[in-house]
Amino acid sequence: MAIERTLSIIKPDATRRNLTGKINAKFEDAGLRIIAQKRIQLTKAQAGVFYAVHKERPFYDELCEFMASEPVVVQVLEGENAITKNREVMGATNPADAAEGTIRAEFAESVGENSVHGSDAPDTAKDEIGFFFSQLEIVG
Ligand code: DAT
Ligand code: MG
Repeated sequence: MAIERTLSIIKPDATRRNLTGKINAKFEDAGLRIIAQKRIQLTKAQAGVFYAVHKERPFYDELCEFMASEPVVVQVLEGENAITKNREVMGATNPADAAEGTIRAEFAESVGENSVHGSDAPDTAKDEIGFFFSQLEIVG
């Protein structure tokens, strides 16, 4: 199995409820290492660039507004099959469909305010890590 890196975001609904530590424990319990982490305040424009792939979707404006509504914690997670493993730990996009024990099943408030983001493939992981972090900030 390959050691991978993936970009994770703890979203505003979770930072607002002080859930950063509980969510990080889920990653660490699954064998993912947090090798970079910072708390930032996105502007709506920055959120729009990050989520540009969704710009034609009806929820895009609401999504960008939400991501800029409170601070987020951006992270690089490293581990075996980190991209897929993180998606498993996160659970399905809609918390109503998320498996028991996943972050979204336990913490997410709705499909829009679903506590975490995780990259979905190796190419997007690379781009998304580069969007938030320089090489100097990532200590594997
Ligand atoms: P994921 O975050 O699981 O990769 P996605 O890439 O399809 O899901 O969508 C990105 C985010 O957009 C998602 O985390 C929350 C929001 N979103 C997706 N579908 C939505 C919907 N039907 N209504 C409102 N927000 C939605
Ligand atoms: Mg996605």
